[in-house]
Amino acid sequence: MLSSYESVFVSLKPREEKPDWFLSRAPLGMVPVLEKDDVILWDSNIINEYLDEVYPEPHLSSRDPLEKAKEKLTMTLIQKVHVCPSA
Ligand SMILES: N[C@@H](CCC(=O)N[C@@H](CS)C(=O)NCC(=O)O)C(=O)O
Repeated sequence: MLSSYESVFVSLKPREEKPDWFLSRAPLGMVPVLEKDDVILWDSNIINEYLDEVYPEPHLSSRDPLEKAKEKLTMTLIQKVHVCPSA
């Protein structure tokens, strides 16, 4: 179980208006970003996989490889078509 965390909301302004503290953590200038023990993760799929391994219950993704692959395809479709077509 996740013990404690802090959420920081970032305005998705043009890159030149984003604060330095954010750009120093997000090389592409995009959310989401996860910071833990001085390590920065900045891709939602990688963050999801990390959280799923570190906090396995309740799990985010299926334990069945084919189901997991289908979930990843759905995530890719959502990211590329529905949420962030430019990503
Ligand atoms: N492949 C990246 C895409 C991230 C992404 O596209 N984030 C968008 C919000 S959904 C963003 O930060 N847009 C702000 C910008 O492009 O300036 C991921 O999955 O983390």
